[in-house]
Amino acid sequence: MVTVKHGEAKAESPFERRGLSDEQLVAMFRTMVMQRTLENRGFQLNRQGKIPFASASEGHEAVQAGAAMAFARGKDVLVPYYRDLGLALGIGLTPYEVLLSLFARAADHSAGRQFPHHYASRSLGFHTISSVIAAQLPHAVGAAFALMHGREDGRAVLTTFGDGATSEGEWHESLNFAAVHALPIVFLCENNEWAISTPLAKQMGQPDVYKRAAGYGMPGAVVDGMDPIACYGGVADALARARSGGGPTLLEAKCYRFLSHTTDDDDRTYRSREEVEARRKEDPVPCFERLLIEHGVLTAEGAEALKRSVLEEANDATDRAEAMAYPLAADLYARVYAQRYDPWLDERDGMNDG
Ligand SMILES: Cc1ncc(C[n+]2csc(CCOP(=O)(O)OP(=O)(O)O)c2C)c(N)n1
Ligand SMILES: [Mg+2]
Repeated sequence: MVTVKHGEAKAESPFERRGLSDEQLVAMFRTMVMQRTLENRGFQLNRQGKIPFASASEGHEAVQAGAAMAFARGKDVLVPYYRDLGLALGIGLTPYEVLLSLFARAADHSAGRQFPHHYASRSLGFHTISSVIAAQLPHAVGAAFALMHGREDGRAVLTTFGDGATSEGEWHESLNFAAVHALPIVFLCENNEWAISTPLAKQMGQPDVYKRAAGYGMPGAVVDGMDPIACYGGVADALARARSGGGPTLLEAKCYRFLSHTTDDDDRTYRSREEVEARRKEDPVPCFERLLIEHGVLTAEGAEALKRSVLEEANDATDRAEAMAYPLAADLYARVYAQRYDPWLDERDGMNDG
């Protein structure tokens, strides 16, 4: 753990902290720094030829750190999408587990066979997902339906998606079903204004995603996706409503994607450097750091110590994950179904006849 304060701390001054303690605010900041560090690590490893692919979530740190802080570990269920590195870290996935996913090693929760950044953790209540846009939403709604019918009061599902996902049929079907059945679920849109190379204006006539909530008969709300405290507040309110039987919410966090879509994309082909540079002023990581220092929650030295410890942890996780073995071909079907399933053996035993 990092020492929160040392050196000359400024006197604490009041600011809107939504009930979050100093420790929680620093934990959110650490998650944001770790997200950025591991995301850059993914790009480095890809360019070194060590991993095939990584996605980019720079600009999404505030929404994800805020949402993770609102998520009740051990109670709520997370059904994320591929850009949720910070959300994964924030609810308890370790950097080592993230690296195992990127390196596709056998020790990964999905035995190294899922797409990179498609994590899973049964103990954290964290579903694995498909890369097919919006395919996670019917799964999330199904999980919420199961919670409701199992009378598991006080639990809710948090599901996330991008602006582009709102154009998919599953998105509409999922919101409608959740509203009809008043399911305990929060739909969190991470609106970064781009769907790979498709800008928001080519995606939707109404740029405020949250306004569509009215059409389904559920509350809609919008938060500044560059402000982790506002994101925490929005998600906490919506999850509290869902857990107490108040039904679903459509919450929109307006953020921005600073990098290319993934390591396979080159955003210089469809947007100007000037546009991206102008948006850097809103970068949530340095902005939050300034806020915490300004209000005496963290000292400048404390922030530097935190960054050093994050880098050390990321380096250690990288080395340890890289040293692990790849999955064996013989284990192709291990950890695919709840029970061991081996089609080759079944065929020999005549079990595939039917
Ligand atoms: C059904 C489907 N269509 C197209 C794709 C290719 N694809 C992958 S990511 C992506 C963009 C999605 O944009 P958005 O929902 O805004 O999320 P973001 O990546 O911006 O976070 C597309 C079109 C896909 N994976 N699935
Ligand atoms: Mg998008």
